[in-house]
Amino acid sequence: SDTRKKLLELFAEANGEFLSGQKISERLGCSRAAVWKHIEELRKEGFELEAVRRLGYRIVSTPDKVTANEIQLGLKTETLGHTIHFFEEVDSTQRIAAKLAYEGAPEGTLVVAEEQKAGRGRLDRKWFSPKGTGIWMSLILRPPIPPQRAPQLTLLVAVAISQAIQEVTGLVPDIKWPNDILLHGKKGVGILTELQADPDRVHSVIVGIGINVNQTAEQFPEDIRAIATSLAIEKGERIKRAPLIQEILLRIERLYKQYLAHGFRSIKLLWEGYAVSIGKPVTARTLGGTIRGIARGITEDGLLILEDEEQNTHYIHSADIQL
Ligand code: BTX
Repeated sequence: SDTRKKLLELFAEANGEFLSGQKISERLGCSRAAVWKHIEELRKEGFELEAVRRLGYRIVSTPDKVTANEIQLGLKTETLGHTIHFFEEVDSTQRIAAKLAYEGAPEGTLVVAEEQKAGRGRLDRKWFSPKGTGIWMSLILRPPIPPQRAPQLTLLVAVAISQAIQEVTGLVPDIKWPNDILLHGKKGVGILTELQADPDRVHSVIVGIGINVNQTAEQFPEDIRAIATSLAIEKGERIKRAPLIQEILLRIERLYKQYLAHGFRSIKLLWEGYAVSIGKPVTARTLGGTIRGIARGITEDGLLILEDEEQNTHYIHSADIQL
């Protein structure tokens, strides 16, 4: 509302200093009781306000939002995130991005939501995406590559997110092939890449990114509490989401340009720098069955190389890996 906007302007002018209830009510032309109601509204939206008798009110911190404004203010990319579709609540950002891509949305289009009611993982698994505590977003890319090379993009994005998390929080993530990013052994990030393609050409890649940012351990459902974590849990403090999204977009853009110009080779090296499973015994559950062996690395295409007990080499396209 207009009053709300004026109130925020007043606080902006006050620049962190106290504003008396009297002064606010004069400037807004409303009663002290109405001022109090507006303050309560702001609190509900995530503003932290301090109230002190005789001094009045002071803004301690602004809310951690992921609206288009919030993400684009200070964004340093050339194309990624220049078009943003923000939603308070969606079924899945992945479904919306796929529809936009199909309708011709340009490369770099981003769909972001505060909450997903039907967030998806791989193989139709659920991705828990509660309101306001995580990053739930889908990015549209249009790489001029054949579909077989698309798995490389999942690895590229995993590297970019790991770099961004390291830059913003100081935490050093591990990547578990193909798409899990772990923090101290627990899953903090999920990546889901989906394609719209002909047999010989990709039309679009929808990169779904889910990051647990500010959840506490108790906020995870019981069935994943033992395996899941958030950046805030690992770091011991809350983290603002919009700057992290900006850093992720910037890192994806840099690696993506490098990838399109020089191929997967240099990305592969970066990926191996973060990988936890290489050289270790793992169990790979694929749709075709379970294979146990030593993870030897990844191929130039991004497939996992697994050597079983009989020294047979398997090239794995898609699986769940247990360390
Ligand atoms: P995934 O199949 O590797 O992981 C899904 C599994 O992870 C679930 O079965 C569950 O055990 C566990 N899990 C579910 N929710 C969480 C969570 N919040 N944190 C940690 N573990 C969890 C990973 O799939 C890919 C996830 C992509 C999510 C993004 S969010 C934006 C976009 N929209 C959408 O619907 N999906 C993507």
